[in-house]
Amino acid sequence: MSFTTEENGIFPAVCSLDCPDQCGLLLHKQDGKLVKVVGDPNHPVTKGNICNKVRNMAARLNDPKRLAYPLKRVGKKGSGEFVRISWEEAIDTIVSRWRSLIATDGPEAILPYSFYGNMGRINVEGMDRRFFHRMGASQLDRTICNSAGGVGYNYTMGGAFGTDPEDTVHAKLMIMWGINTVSTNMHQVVLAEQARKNGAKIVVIDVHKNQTGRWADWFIPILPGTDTALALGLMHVLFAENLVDSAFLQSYTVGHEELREHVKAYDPATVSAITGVPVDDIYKLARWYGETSPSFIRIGNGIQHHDNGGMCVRAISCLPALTGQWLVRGGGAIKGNKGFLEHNKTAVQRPDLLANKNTRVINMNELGKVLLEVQPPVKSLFVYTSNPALVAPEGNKVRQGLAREDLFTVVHDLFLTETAKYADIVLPATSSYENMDFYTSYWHHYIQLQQPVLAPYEESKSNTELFRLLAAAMGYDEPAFRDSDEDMIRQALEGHGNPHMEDITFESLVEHNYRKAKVDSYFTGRLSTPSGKIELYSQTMADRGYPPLPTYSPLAKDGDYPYQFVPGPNHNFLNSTFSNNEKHIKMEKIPKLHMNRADAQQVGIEDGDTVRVWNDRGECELIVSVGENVLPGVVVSQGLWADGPESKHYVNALTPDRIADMGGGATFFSGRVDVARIAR
Ligand SMILES: Nc1nc2c(c(=O)[nH]1)N[C@H]1C(S)=C(S)[C@@H](COP(=O)(O)OP(=O)(O)OC[C@H]3O[C@@H](n4cnc5c(=O)[nH]c(N)nc54)[C@H](O)[C@@H]3O)O[C@H]1N2
Ligand SMILES: Nc1nc2c(c(=O)[nH]1)N[C@H]1C(S)=C(S)[C@@H](COP(=O)(O)OP(=O)(O)OC[C@H]3O[C@@H](n4cnc5c(=O)[nH]c(N)nc54)[C@H](O)[C@@H]3O)O[C@H]1N2
Ligand code: SF4
Ligand SMILES: [Mo]
Repeated sequence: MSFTTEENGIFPAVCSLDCPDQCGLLLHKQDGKLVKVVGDPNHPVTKGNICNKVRNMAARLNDPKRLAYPLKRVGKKGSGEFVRISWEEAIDTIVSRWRSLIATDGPEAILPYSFYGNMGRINVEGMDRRFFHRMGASQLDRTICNSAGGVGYNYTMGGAFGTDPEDTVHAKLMIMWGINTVSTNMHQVVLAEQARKNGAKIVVIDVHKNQTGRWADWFIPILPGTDTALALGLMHVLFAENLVDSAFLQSYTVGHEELREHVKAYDPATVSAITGVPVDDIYKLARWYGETSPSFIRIGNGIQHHDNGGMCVRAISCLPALTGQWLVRGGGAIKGNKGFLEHNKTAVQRPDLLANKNTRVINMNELGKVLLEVQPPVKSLFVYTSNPALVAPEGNKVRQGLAREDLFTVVHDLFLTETAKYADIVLPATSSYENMDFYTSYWHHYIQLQQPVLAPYEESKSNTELFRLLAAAMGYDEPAFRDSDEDMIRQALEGHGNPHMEDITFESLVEHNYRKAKVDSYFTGRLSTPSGKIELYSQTMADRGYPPLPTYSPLAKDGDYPYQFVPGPNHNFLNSTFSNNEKHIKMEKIPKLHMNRADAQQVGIEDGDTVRVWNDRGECELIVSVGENVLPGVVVSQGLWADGPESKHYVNALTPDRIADMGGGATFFSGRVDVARIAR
């Protein structure tokens, strides 16, 4: 479909948020303004259903608080006092500071910091990458989300390939393992409901009985960070009771004999003592899993935001192989499916522009420590499509770092975020509906094109446009910096060598909106692991100093505080996005801390009390919800709430910046805290 940003009417769009569902949308536009967002009934997977968050997106994009023009800081860092400046002054200021920094300290004194506030491939990992490669800036390892689990899954399966979610309607058993599906992957719930109509049972394994746990046929509460032991316990029973598919193990796996021996140590009594899951339930779940086909596991992100998160996903991803489920339509697992839609990243990101291949790499989970301690120091930070002053762990260190007077910080965003308040220069960003980009889901198999529907809001600019401007001002004259958005999308879709995307061209995306990756055979049996098989035993892991077989190790010691603290996402925000929009705050109501009744009684806390939650790293205030939704010794909050002088809900002030066992991953859920009442 072709249209211009001058027209009013109803136009196709893609949800650009960091959410597996990547819905097809229809934008209603009147007098040049977005008035309504609904689901596109023609999207083959999302079929017109969308979440409440995005149904209320017009309120966010038309919010009078939205940034309209560039700003320069006039007050203290963090105070939020700014004055309007022109784009010309903004770019001149940035470029002259960077030029002099590069001359005195070299380009590695500059650090880009970004994540996926917008999932558009050329806006969040396209022109920006070209620019910082060319500059030779410090490189950012983008590890805050799913990297531990991604690496763990790859050791077993060789890549981000799993079940086609559309096939999961055929499953007879679905395990939602460490995923709050009702809030974070709502169309998997729709598919599960279809399966349920045909007799499927839904099991949820979680540390919190949230809306997903309440929706389950069987909710299994587990102690945080112990799921590897449960997976090994299930394997123990599967082998012991001969519920494994020997023919599959023989043909398609490496190390099943070693694994059979190895899991003898994880008998249900031992596993029960570690996980808090009763012995009988371990037997029952193992037998359900071993005897039901197709069985499907949706592996969530919750289990991998732990010290041992990589190994946990590695362990769980061995289960479908034991029962031969990869050959059954609707069986198997999904950790992430981005492998099917891998585009030509080299052409888009141009790593060849990086003159010095040894440029230092900084793990984004350590931002606070890096700003305060790393040598040679980071002297300029460029933040875009991310809000580290709210989302990054060890938040007080992050803010202390951002408050450094000698740190020259630029933030590009749609709002004056917690991070932007610390910036020297703030630049207004367009929304994804104002840009051209392409989107590849990491759950379903569809790729979608976004064409600009709205004209840029006031003086805002897209990420690609901003980096083109900066490149020109820096005097980077490579043709790569003159490519248009359309040029870049065309480059992404050519020369990628991905057989699943062979027929997908720019023209076909303009014509059809949604194109599906071609996946002929469900499980070809030839994986990208070193052996080409599913690696129950991984020599690569042994070579890198990991146990080659899935192995449980407890969480790191994190102070002598009584409660394990799990601060996850909530239903009505998308990470930090929407946490500053009145409508979404109203929908979410209050920032709760779920606590077990026995724990609460012991320390004299009642339902509805305002509590102080603290540890060595920091503190925050939440409102207690007492009940049986969490096990004793565990407290759970939900949502990255906006934070200011009158709202002390900054949960990341308490989270550790320890690095997980794999992939440089984050350990948001492996911290410990204490809790005390401050008001009733
Ligand atoms: N509404 C909404 N949707 C979102 C997001 C959002 O903020 N809001 N964020 C998006 C992003 S970026 C991501 S990465 C995904 C994340 O979405 P999910 O994959 O669902 O991951 P989380 O919500 O972090 O955690 C999932 C569940 O794991 C549980 N959990 C924590 N520790 C453990 C453990 O040790 N064992 C077990 N079994 N469970 C545990 C938590 O209680 C939580 O219910 O969602 C995306 N979608
Ligand atoms: N305690 C705790 N902390 C967590 C998590 C948790 O579960 N618990 N989850 C972690 C996870 S999984 C993730 S993925 C991270 C997410 O961390 P982030 O990616 O930083 O968070 P978002 O809120 O998704 O997006 C950040 C910003 O992007 C901006 N934005 C949107 N579109 C554009 C654009 O086109 N251009 C520019 N320049 N800006 C744009 C938005 O306005 C928003 O302010 O948070 C992590 N932090
Ligand atoms: S946030 Fe997720 S569920 Fe909501 S519209 Fe976007 S992709 Fe769909
Ligand atoms: Mo994430």
